[in-house]
Order: sequence, then structure tokens, then C-alpha cells
Amino acid sequence: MKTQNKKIESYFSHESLGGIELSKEEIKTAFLEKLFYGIGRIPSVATTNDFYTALALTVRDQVFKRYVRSLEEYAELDSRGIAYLSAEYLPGPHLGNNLLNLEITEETREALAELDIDLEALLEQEVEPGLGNGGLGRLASCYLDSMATLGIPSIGYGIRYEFGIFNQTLKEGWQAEVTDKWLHYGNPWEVVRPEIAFEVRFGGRTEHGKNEDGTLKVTWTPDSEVKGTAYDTPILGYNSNGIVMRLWKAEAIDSFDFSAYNMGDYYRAVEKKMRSENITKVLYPNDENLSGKELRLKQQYFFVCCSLQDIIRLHLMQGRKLNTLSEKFSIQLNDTHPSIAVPELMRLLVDEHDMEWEEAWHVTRHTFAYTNHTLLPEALEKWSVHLLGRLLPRHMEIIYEINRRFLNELREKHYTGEQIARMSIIDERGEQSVRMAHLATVGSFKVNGVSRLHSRLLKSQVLNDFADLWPSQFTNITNGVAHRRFLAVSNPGLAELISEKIGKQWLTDLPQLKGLEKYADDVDFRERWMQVKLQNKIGLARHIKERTGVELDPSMLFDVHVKRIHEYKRQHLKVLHILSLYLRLKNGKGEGISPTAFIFGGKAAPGYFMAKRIIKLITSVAELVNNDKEVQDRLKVVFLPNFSVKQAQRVYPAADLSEQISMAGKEASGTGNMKFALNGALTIGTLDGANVEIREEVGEENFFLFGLNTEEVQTKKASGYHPYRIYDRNEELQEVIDFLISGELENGNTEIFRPVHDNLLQQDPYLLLEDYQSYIEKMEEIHEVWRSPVKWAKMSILNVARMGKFSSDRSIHEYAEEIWKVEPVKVQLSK
Ligand code: C3B
Repeated sequence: MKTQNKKIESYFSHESLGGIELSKEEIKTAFLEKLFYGIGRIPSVATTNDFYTALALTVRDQVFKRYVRSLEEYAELDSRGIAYLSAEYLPGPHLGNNLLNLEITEETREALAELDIDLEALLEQEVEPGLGNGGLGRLASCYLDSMATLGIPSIGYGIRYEFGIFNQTLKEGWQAEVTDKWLHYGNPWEVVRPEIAFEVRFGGRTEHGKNEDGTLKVTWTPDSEVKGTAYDTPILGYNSNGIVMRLWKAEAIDSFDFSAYNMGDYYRAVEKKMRSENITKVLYPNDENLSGKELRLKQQYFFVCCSLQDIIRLHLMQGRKLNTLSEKFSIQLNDTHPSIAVPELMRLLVDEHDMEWEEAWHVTRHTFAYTNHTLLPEALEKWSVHLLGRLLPRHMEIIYEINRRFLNELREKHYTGEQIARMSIIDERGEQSVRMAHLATVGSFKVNGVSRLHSRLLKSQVLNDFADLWPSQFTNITNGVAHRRFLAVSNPGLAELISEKIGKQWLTDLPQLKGLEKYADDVDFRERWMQVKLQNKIGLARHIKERTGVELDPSMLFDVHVKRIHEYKRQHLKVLHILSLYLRLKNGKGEGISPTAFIFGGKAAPGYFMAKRIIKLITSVAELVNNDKEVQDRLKVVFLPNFSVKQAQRVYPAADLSEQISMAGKEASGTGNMKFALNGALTIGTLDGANVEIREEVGEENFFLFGLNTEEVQTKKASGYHPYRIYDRNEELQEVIDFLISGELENGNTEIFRPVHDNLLQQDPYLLLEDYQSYIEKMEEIHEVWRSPVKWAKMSILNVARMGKFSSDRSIHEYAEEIWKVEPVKVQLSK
């Protein structure tokens, strides 16, 4: 960390780097310099992208300024650090967030305006890094934001996918996937660190020999190697420190094999290079349904191996011993995706650094902590012993050894054979496989779920044997969201109104929102509140018109369902509701229906048959409803393609109603639910995930609850669930379900939605029919409340006022106190 160059050092410690406040004039000058000298453009030929890039580079300088100050301070204090290991990140656009964090949004807007450049157009220009699928990736980015703001010395490690999550388009109403070329125009936010690179090995075999002193020595002779190079993106906190998101890109060890003396060898060398680079080519687009793809395991090991080597490098660089690793670092495993880190750290310590097994195990087990994000059986990662053993032969041996010792421990405690088989890291049923959640649990000092309900279910069901064995190892940290991005940046109108009443403290202390409660009874405030919402709805309606051609009347109730498409999230329950309203209107029974715009968004995993059919169902219902003259001003349906962080930032501020309608017990937490409520939407939801805690905070009178709870779901399933009986007894439901195969949705085609129809009548694994009536009735109540704008506005204000708990600052504070035991370090920012 320390440079040997005294002159540079004095430059750093001196204030010659400049203060942190930038004036409009300084921004203008810096921007023009970047445009001319940074990218070599003159205004007459510069494109919007050139302007955007010049501004991004201008802002990045300021971000780096804070980042290096933070680094210096962290190194100086020799503070404990956190490594957050995540296979996914969804940072969203950087520019707007960095401007807010530097507190220079308005100065920048004015500086650009004087050059006849519109800041909004440049913000629009940014292509976001889609390096994740959904909630899990976005949560990782929210956490980096809060770690930076709180001053937690930390690094977010991950994978620099060349192609992120696919772009979603619609073709005749079906999802079509288009490659995401997010790096096409370059990426001004990152810097490559060619000297921070590590080798990663795969395959081959191991040899067990002896050291000179007679101790055991294992040598792993791999059959291929690649290199991982670090790409750093600084992440800035609000008026605070900077940290780094370090993503690894795979490259061939040597560009070309010059020893190749004939064409055949030369082409083989080229192929080898391409094969190496494949590892970080593309993100797997599966959300919570992980198929055993070899390349995916390679990705996981690749980024874990680079990250651990980097952590060890940083640790040793500070002149420390490896057996103190856990005193200086906690490594958080974001789900099981990085859990191969457990045997990898053991390998590094034992094989490469000659540590005794017992000591290495002590270090390992005191370094890792594991966050579980799902209870869905299909999402719990398992790797076949055969595949893992072929790709990582040494790791397979180490896993067996960890397991052998663990099972011995159980035997000593008189566990039965059945219990031992259940808890083993190796699943012996069918083809032998490695249960990654068990590996992560055995290798960590803490395991946490992501909402109170989820953590309870984790302890009582999925990992119950482990929770009985090590009760104090289990804890809960309820998720939170980066409220600066999802309120201050994306809803400036509301943010301003809030700050006018309660000051700006809420930006770093969200519970301050409580101060808004007293304005719920203030007529003038309520009107301004709803006026902001209306303006946001006008903006979203304009965007939707541009993207889809559908025109929405902003005075309609905006009823929004955005998230990944998954049967357990029950987008199709929403569709059944829409059809029930449509049929009521057609049958002349639509008195209680308030004019509503139903807005959907979300991607489906490309191989997920039912999810893709649900998208088609939504777009078909949209076609029918939007083109039916009889219902046109009463109902509108849109599917907004390519839901992303950028889209999300437009959608949440404009929503009146937030749909959080998963079957109870399935959604680990949800974080969209928080972003909606934070922007003044009311929630209709089940008692699932963090909905439970949101309802508790905002008050049950300000939350629209429906459906079975988790226990009722389980009882219903255990006692034999017969969806057909429900169908048989409910006339309106019959009409709705029959409609799916009536041919009216798809020009006489009765087959297209038959799979949905049959699934609901025969299995209905997510209990749509069971919860249907309760949902319909709750929606009727909502439409009634909507007709009383005063009541609605009050509820909306109270929701926002009581969302203080759901900032990711609070979550990170809890991780820091309960799990990481790390003290925040606030860097003094010179003014
Ligand atoms: C998600 C869960 O589905 C959400 O309930 C949760 O809010 C987020 O994680 C964050 O904790 N999740 C995901 O996006 N991908 C997975 N593979 C597993 C869980």
C-alpha cells in the first residue's frame, strides 16, 4: 500500500488533491478537459455518448479521490476488513448515484446546461451492468453502497461477465432473448489492474507424497490453467468513504503458445485461449433454479480462487501471519454460489502454505459466514461428485475429509444413521452429490436468513438438524435496500418534499422518516404528496407509450407487479384477477371497479417453460383488454419489456399499488416490496418474506393482507389439496379458468394456455385457486379505498414514514455488529 516515493506521499497527505466540494465552474472545466484530452473529442463531432463518457470520467476522478483516501486510512489503521463474495451484482447506472453521493447533482446540471447539454439525456445514455439475475444480485449492490456509506472497510468480489443478463424483447407476445453487450461503448467506471492477476487451475490429478520432514504433501497437477485479472469499479458512499467492487475476468495464461511450430499447434493454442476466456463470457440467466452446468461450476471456482488469493495477498502485505486471517477478515458468502471457497481456503492453507489441517480448519471456520437466500428445493445447489471430482480433484478430496471429520463429530454425539445421512455434505441418494448448503454451513461461523420468517423456516426446516446442533450459529438479518438510489436518486420530487419537511438527515438515517407521520393529516401536504405521485405516473406513462405504444391515463390506479417471472411469485394469480374484472365488465357487473392500469415487468429464465407461457398469457390478455372498446377506459394491461435496475427506478416512484403475492413460505424476503412502499405505494401481499415485517412496521390497517399463511399452506398441502374442488364451487373462478382455453385470448387457439389451465386444475402447486377468493375480495376493498383519495394519501404517507427499518444501512449495521464484529471507519473528508 505504501509507496516508497516520498514526494508522492507528501502529495497525498497534503491537501493538494483538492477539496471535496466542486463548484459549477470547476465541473464545467473538468468536463471539457475530459472531453478534449480524456477522449479526444471536439464538441462539433461529439455524440451523446462522448458527452456521457466525459462526464462519467469527470465524476470518476472525484470518486477515486475519496476511494484512495479511504484506502489509505484503512491501511493506516490496520482495520478489520470484509470480503463480500457474490457471483452476481446489479449495480444499476452509476452516474446519478455518484452525483448524489458527491452532492453535486445540481451543480452538474447547471454546468452542463451552460454548455447546452441536458444532464437527463446523459443519465439516459448509461448502459447498466446487468451482472445478476434479480433480487440476490441487487441486494449485493445495495450492500456495497451501505458498506461504503457506513465506512466498513470492504471489497465486493465477483465476476466480470462480458455478457450480462440477456435483454428481453417481445416477439408476438413471447419473450425473446437478445445478447446484452453492456461493454460495447466501453465502461468508464472501471479500471483494469493487470498486475493484480492470479492463476486458476482445473482438472488433472493429485499425488500424495511426503515432505522431507515426513509430513504429508499433496501435489495437484492440473490439466488446464487460466488467469483471472482484476477490474475495479469504485463504489462511493454518501458523503463518505469509497470501496471497490473487484470483478475477475478470465484470460489465457499466455496469449499464444509460441512454441507451436506448425499450423495445427498454432490453432490449438488459439482454441485454448478462447476456451479460457469462455469462463467469464456470460451470466447464467437462471434465477433460483440451478442446473448442474460444468461452466457454471468453473465460474464459481474461478472467482472464488482469485478472490481468496487476493485476500491472502492483502493480508500478508500488511505483514501479518496467515493464522490470524480470521481476526482480520470476514468473508461473507452470498448464497452457496461461492461456497467452494471453503475447500479452496483449506487447500491454500494446507497445500500451499503448509498449515496443519486442524489449524487451517480453525481459520476457515472462523473466517466464513454464509447467507442463505432461498428455501426452494430446486434452488439449493448440488454438484455431482463425479463432475466436481473431475474438475477439482483436490477439492473433492478436501470435501470428503471435511465431511469425514464432521460425521465423526456427529457419531461421537450419538447421532443415528438416518440423521447422519441427512446431514452429510455428500448426498448418497441416487447419483452422489455435494450439498453446497451443508458445506457452507459446516464451513462457516454464522448462517443467516434474509427475513425473520425465512430465518425461522431455515432453522425449523431446511437446516433444522444443523440449527439443533449449533443453535448460536444461526441468525437473521432482514434485507434492506439502498434508499438513496431508490428514493433520493429515482424519486427526486418526493425526496425534495420530504427534505422540506424533515430536513435531509434521512439520507443517512432512514428512521427519521417517522417525522412525516404528523403531515398525514395536513391537507396541503397530502395534495403535494399526491401531486408528486401524479407527475411520476405521467413520466412512466410517457415511457410506456414510447416502449409499448400503450397509452395509460395517469389518473388510473397503477397496479404494479414487477419481479422475475416465477410460478411461486404468482404473476398468473394477478392475471386471473384481471380476467375476472374483464368478464365482470363484459357482463355488465363492473360497478365496483376503479379504472386500473396493470403494469407487469420481469424476465423469465430462457428454459423455464411455464414462466415464458405466463409472459405470453399477460401479453395476450393485454391485447384483448386494450383493444376492447367496451372496457378501454376502465382497464389497461401492459408488459414493460426488459425490467432492469434502470427501469425499476422509473417504475417504483410511479406505483400506487405493489403486488407482493407469492405463496406464503416461498419468498425468502423480497426487496421490491420495500422499494415500492418507500415510494408511497400501498401493498397487497401475503404473509411471506419481509412482507410480514413491512406490515408490522406500517401497521396492519395500512397494508392489504390476503391468503393463507405459511402454516396454513403446509397444513393444506399435507391434508391433500384438490384445486378442482375449489373450481367446482366458485362460479366466477370457473368462468375465469375456462376462459384460458376458450380461444378468445388467442384467435381461436384453445391450446396455447392449456398447460397453465391444466396445471392449475390438476396440481396448482402454488395454491392460486386456494387464495383466489381472498385475493379478489381484498382487491375490491382496495378499489373502494382508492375512491377515497384522502384516505389513500394518508395511508401512502404513513407507509413511507414507517419504512425506516428497511434501509440496507440498517442491514449492514447488523451484519457489522452481529456477524463481522467490525468497527466503521469514517474517513475525514477535507472540505
Ligand atoms: C432472492 C430471493 O428470492 C428474494 O426473496 C430475496 O429478497 C433476494 O434473493 C435477496 O435476499 N434470490 C435470488 O434472487 N436468487 C437466488 N438464487 C436465490 C434467492
